[in-house]
Amino acid sequence: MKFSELDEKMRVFETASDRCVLPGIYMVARLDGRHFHTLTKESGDFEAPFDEKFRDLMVNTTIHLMTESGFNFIYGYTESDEISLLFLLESEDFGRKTRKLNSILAGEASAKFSLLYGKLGSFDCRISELPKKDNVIDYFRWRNEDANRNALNAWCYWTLRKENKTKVQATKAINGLTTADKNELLFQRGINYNDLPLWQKRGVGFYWKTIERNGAERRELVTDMELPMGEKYGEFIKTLL
Ligand SMILES: Nc1nc2c(ncn2[C@@H]2O[C@H](COP(=O)(O)OP(=O)(O)OP(=O)(O)O)[C@@H](O)[C@H]2O)c(=O)[nH]1
Ligand SMILES: [Mg+2]
Repeated sequence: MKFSELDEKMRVFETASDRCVLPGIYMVARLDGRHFHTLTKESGDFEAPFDEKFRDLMVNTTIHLMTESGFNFIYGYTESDEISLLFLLESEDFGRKTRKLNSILAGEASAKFSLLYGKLGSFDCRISELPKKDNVIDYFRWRNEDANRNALNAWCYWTLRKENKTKVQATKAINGLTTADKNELLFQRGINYNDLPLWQKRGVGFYWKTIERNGAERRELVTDMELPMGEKYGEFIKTLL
C-alpha cells in the first residue's frame, strides 16, 4: 500500500471521534491538578491550608496560559489546584476541536507548573460549553463560591489537625456544622475568618487592561487578588462579556 493510501485509511480512525464546539457558544476550559492533595502533602513543601508559594505556582501557570499559549482568553481564574480560562467568544483556535484544546492546555499547564516547581505536577482539562452570557456568569460565581466553601472547611480542618486531632476526628468534628458554626469554631481559636486574605476565600482573577505607553495603546494582564464575590462578582464578569 502506498503511504498516501495508508495515511488516508488510518487518519479516519484518529479523527472519527473529533468534535467541535458550535459557533456562538462560550467555552471555558478548567484545568485541575492531578493528585495535588498528595503532591502538596507528601512533598512537605507547602503550608496547609494555604501557602503563598503554591498560590504563586498556580498564578504563574495561569499567566503563562493567558500570555504565551497562543490562545485568546479574555478571563482567567484560579483557586486551590484549579484554573478556569474563558475563550474569546469568536475564538476559532484549532477549529474549536475539544480534543485539541484539552490536550494542548493540559500539556502547557503541566509543563509550566513542573518547570516552576522543579518537580512533576500534571493537570487534566475539560471544557464547559455555555450557550448564554448568564451561564458564563454563573460558571464563575460557582467557582468563586467553591473557593469560599473550601477555604472555610480547610481552615477548620487544619486548625483542628494542628490541635493534634486525627484526620477522622477533624473530619467528624466539621461534618454537619453550619457556616456560622464553622466561623465560630475558628473564632474561638483566635482566627477571624473575615480577616483572612481575600485570595484564599475568593480565588485570583486575571483580565486585560488597555494602557497607553509612549502614545501607543497596549494591553496588560492584571492579576487581581481582591476579587469581589456574589452579585458583585457576577456584575464584574458581565463587564468582560
Ligand atoms: N498544603 C496546601 N495544599 C493545597 C493548597 N491549595 C490546594 N491544596 C491541595 O490541593 C487539593 C486540591 O483538591 P482536589 O483537586 O480535590 O484533590 P486532588 O488530590 O488533586 O484530586 P484529583 O484532582 O481528583 O486528582 C486540596 O485537597 C489540597 O490538599 C495550598 O495552598 N496548600
Ligand atoms: Mg486536583
